[in-house]
Amino acid sequence: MTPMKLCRFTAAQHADVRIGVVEDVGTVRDLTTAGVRRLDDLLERADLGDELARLTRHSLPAHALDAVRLLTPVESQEVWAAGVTYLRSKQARMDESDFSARAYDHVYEAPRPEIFFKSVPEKVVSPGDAVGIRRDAQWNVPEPELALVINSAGSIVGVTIGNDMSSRDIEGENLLYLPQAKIYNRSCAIGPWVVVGAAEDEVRQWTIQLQITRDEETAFAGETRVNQIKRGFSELTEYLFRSQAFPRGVMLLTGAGIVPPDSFTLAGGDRVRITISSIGTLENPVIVV
Ligand code: DO4
Ligand code: MG
Repeated sequence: MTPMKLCRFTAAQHADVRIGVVEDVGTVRDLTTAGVRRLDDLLERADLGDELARLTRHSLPAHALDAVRLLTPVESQEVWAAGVTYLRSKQARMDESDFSARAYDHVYEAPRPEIFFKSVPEKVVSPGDAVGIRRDAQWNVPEPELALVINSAGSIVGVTIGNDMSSRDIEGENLLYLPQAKIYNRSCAIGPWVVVGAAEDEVRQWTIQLQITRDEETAFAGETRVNQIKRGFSELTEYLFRSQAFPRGVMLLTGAGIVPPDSFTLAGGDRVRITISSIGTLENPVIVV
């Protein structure tokens, strides 16, 4: 199947949320005119490739990409996140906390990965909307992560970009505070669309870039490769689905491989840009919540 970009969007001339195919020429083909009402239903189809080929044979109306408002591709899926899957993440967390260093060291090597709940779908932030830093935290960072899009059968049907916003001082104080460091208003952004039809071997060659701008200047920039991730995508998915069903599918953030220096903390007014090659860019301003 040729990779395709599937999005959720609104457009001035329609009152409802539409589903579209994003084309490299900067247009969005409107699949809703061919009867597609929900992206999660489409992603559930075992014959997704054939269905997309059939749908795109219709002459579908096109919108200019810069004239639509992209919404997060998360519709009804829970969002979960894997952690300490990159060596850089393990090192950063061991440095941030004497208290928890052994736990991070152990989980990086252990057969069972760290996987935690991140967000209900309603709270996921769309491209262009604000992500949050907690007002009771002093050390806040974005975590740029590849997100796996998984259907209810446990099959990885696509990939997208996630931002696992985190309060490092809260997480570093005590591992038991992890949910407070990770789950709060606007702590998870996902988008701008789902790429379907790319195999894991291909995705592992892609780069992840993070750029944080403050007052129009780059305050931090970093890059890694998906290939630096220690674990396989199926390994993470298999653990996530152990003794747990996701009737509407699930999004799994796969961990952060770029960590800004310890002297850096986000501030309200910053902008976070996460780019993954062959997917695109997820950009959000930062506010204090
Ligand atoms: O245990 C801390 C969180 C790890 C994490 O979110 C990551 O490595 O991306
Ligand atoms: Mg993370």
